[in-house]
Amino acid sequence: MDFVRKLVPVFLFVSCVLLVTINDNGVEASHRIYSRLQSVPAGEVKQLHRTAYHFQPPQHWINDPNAPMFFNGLYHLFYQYNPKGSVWGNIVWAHSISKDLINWEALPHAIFPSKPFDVNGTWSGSATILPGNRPVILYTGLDNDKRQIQNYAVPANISDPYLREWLKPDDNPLVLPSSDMNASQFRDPTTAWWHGGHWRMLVGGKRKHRGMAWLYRSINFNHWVKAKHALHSAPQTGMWECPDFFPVSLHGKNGVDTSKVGEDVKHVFKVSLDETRYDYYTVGKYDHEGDIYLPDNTSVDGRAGLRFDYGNFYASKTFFDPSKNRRILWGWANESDTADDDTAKGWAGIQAIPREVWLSPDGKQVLQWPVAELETLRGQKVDLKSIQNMTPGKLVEVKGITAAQADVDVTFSLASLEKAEEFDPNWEKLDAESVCAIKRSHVQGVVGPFGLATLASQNLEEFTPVFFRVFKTKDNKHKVLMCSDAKGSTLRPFDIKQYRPSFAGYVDIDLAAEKKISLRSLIDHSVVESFAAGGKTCILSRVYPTLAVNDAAHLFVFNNGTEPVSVQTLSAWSMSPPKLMNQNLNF
Ligand SMILES: *[C@@H]1O[C@H](CO)[C@@H](O)[C@H](O)[C@H]1NC(C)=O
Ligand SMILES: *[C@@H]1O[C@H](CO)[C@@H](O)[C@H](O)[C@H]1NC(C)=O
Ligand SMILES: *[C@@H]1O[C@H](CO)[C@@H](O)[C@H](O)[C@H]1NC(C)=O
Ligand SMILES: *[C@@H]1O[C@H](CO)[C@@H](O)[C@H](O)[C@H]1NC(C)=O
Ligand SMILES: *[C@@H]1O[C@H](CO)[C@@H](O)[C@H](O)[C@H]1NC(C)=O
Ligand SMILES: *[C@H]1O[C@@H](CO)[C@H](O)[C@@H](O)[C@@H]1NC(C)=O
Repeated sequence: MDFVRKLVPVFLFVSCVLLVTINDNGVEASHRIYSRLQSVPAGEVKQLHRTAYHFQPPQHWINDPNAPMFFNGLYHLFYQYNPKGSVWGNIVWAHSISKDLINWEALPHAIFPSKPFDVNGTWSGSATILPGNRPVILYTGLDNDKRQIQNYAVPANISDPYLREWLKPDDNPLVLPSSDMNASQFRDPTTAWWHGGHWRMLVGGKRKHRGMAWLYRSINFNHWVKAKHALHSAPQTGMWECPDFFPVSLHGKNGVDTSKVGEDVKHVFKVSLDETRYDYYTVGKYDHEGDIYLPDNTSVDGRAGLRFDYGNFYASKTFFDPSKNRRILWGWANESDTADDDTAKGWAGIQAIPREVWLSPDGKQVLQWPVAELETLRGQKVDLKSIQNMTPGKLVEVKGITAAQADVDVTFSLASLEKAEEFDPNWEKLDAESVCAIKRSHVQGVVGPFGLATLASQNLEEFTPVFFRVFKTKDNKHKVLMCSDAKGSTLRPFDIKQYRPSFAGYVDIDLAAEKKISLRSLIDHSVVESFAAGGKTCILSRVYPTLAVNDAAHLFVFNNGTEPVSVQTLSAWSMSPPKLMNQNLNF
């Protein structure tokens, strides 16, 4: 077939979902299973802690973003959804569309179990737009034997501007697990890319304890053949969910089509590690003739590697937006409360704000920034004129905005790093999160901790600090730790099994030279989503304040280090909710 003469942007979505055990409180490949709650519909949906401007359906459980794409003037977002309850289970592909990535309209479910090749599950996948402007979705189905197999779906009516209905042709499945694979470890097909006469796509998997990105090729998108070599794999990483593989331009912020290869791009390879439940990526080189991906020697492969986000952020997926020449990243942020809490409140899970992603000028990592459209929700604005030399213990309130629903952008400047605390060599063995758990915001330091106290009660009985602390290492370099600490975010007793991690990551910035660092936080009732140094390090925390809710929430800037820190600029906005957030969804 001559499908292939001309490439049009292709988007794939894949989401990852896993399941494994059954019975009460089992784990299905990735999700804890609460059989007794799976089909308990929401009663009255509790508004407390619901987000105002993050993507959410009106009720029930959501997880992975699936098959994001831009098609004929509309953004599509599909997502894993439980129509019957607020814990994982009964998964279908829900579907929403948007003109601006901010306002969303719900459509009927696009994909749900109905055929022998997906009767036991319709899990994550991706979209590809074939030549001739024909979208196709690849997704993981679970057949009668619960084997994970890769299927496709196409719009029932390509003239329907909303692509409401999707067909799953009877020549499915496209790809079965091969005999040397575990059929329970084979899922989440990527967006396909095209060059040299073949389509390619990846499916996540595992061999022994090695994470695998199985590579498949096709000349016509229908008949797929497994390549001899995986595109990439890494030892001791466990099951690879939701692989994502995309080119980034060497120059500037513009995104490029998923099929782009050649000298002016590098590639990014991302996997969601089922064992840690975080998204890791490397920057590297795609040898498109050998069909092998090799991470650069500046990118650590595996669990010690870079993450898109050091907080609640998983099963992410990018797509190329040809209307604005950018690549956009969607990621799922799960709840941090308990399954019983979720059932009681009638909802669980949000999508993070879509982020533009591009290669940082040094080529060592990606930068991420909320899509510009988010700024249309900015309302009342407050500017704090520069605050010189905040002394230790200094706390300044940012007044005049709705602090529970805000966008804050602050730049701190530092006079000197001379006296920065020593980085304890024993911490080299720890991850950033463990260091943050030792050096929390109330532990006085030298250069830092300084940052924002978000979702704070008036007298700081509870708050979620997002802050930096600067250390000096043995070789006289500096390490900049960024923390988003949920430990003190709520007055609920600790015996309630809420997840309150001191999320943290390092920021790759030469602070001695730059002398300043920026922090942007999107605060939305139960979310604090933060971007340091222009998007080098990002952390999303889910928190459930008891006092600092709605109008009783406050926002402060603080310094708890002995070296003075100045606020160079600070702008904060009250955020309006979008006009449309899936309110028309009624299942
Ligand atoms: C798979 O689906 C069939 C048909 O709906 C059902 O009878 C069977 O119990 C399912 N298997 C599992 C393991 O859920
Ligand atoms: C396909 O969609 C178009 C545009 O909405 C509509 O006019 C047409 O009737 C649809 N065709 C079918 C077969 O439903
Ligand atoms: C196959 O994978 C499943 C899910 O990870 C696991 O429970 C099972 O033990 C594996 N089977 C074999 C034979 O390794
Ligand atoms: C890393 O690779 C670059 C070329 O891509 C090379 O110049 C450099 O020497 C390598 N560094 C190490 C530590 O291997
Ligand atoms: C700063 O440190 C003091 C003393 O430990 C503590 O009471 C206060 O909560 C800290 N401020 C922040 C924002 O963590
Ligand atoms: C989100 O919830 C917390 C608390 O239950 C778990 O510890 C995380 O593993 C989970 N994250 C994902 C991606 O499932």
